[in-house]
Amino acid sequence: MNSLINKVAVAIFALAAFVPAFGADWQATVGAQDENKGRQVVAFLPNELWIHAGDSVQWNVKADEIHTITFLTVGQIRPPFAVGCPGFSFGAAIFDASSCVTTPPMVSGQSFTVAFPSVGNFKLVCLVHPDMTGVVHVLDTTVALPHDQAFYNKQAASRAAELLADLAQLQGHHHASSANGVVVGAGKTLANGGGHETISLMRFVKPELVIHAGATVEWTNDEPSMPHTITFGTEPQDPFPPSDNVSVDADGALHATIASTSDSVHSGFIVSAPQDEIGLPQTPLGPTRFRVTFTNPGVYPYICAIHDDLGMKGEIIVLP
Ligand SMILES: [Cu+2]
Repeated sequence: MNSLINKVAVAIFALAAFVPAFGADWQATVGAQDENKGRQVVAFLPNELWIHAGDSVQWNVKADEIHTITFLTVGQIRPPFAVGCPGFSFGAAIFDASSCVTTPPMVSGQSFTVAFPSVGNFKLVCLVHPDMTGVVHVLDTTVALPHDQAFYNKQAASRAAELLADLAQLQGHHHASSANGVVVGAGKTLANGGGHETISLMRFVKPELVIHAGATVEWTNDEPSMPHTITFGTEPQDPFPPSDNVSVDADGALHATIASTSDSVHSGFIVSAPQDEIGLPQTPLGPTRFRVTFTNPGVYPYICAIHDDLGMKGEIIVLP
């Protein structure tokens, strides 16, 4: 009996000697939200990790706003999130900086694990949100790591709570500048040593508005980089461009007229242009305002075609 145990032990020891040591498995989270999903933390939590070569990190998505977990190669042109690297990894991948790794857009409950076999400092991005970045520092196994998993858990939880509270306060300070104005979203982008974090209110700040026939409602997106749409009637296949019945006012705002509750009007993406970067062509102005003139009485429900799943809906009540 003893000799059998010894033989098994020797066999296990021999096997172990030839299998490379498994690294540590780290845990991190992606996004956070309040219970009704209107307040979204668009960030990696934490967004900076120090690990050893051979370790892996599992990212767990905690929000219903979509996010990707993406490592591009240095100098790679940022692809659309629907295209990916091109292509996607599912469940797990290895990133050693030689080729791109990305998930498809993911929501709450999904997770993704990346193993890092080689040392380096790797930028972590979300292909959906430009102001959501992080970094993974992969150090040689002989170097001591500054933090343990308990530190990161605490940091992620406290940062999520802090940012959600920050957004709740911000929400209370956004008011339209005119009676017939609707503020679309509220948010801000913050930064720390790991990268950028964004908080975003996925709501029309005055979701119900009563006007008289002939009046024009103006929606304004107050967010730094989060697009929204104002969509009446049939939702288009492609949410990016405005519908054909939308024109451009002299000041660049988009404008449509709705005559009947059966009319379909879609603003396309309403969002300010990304910041210019030295060495790159200047980006054109983005449409930040959308106007609709209502010619007839009725009740006109509308949605943000991107964030209606998070509850981003409104209604214009037009009196005679
Ligand atoms: Cu939206």
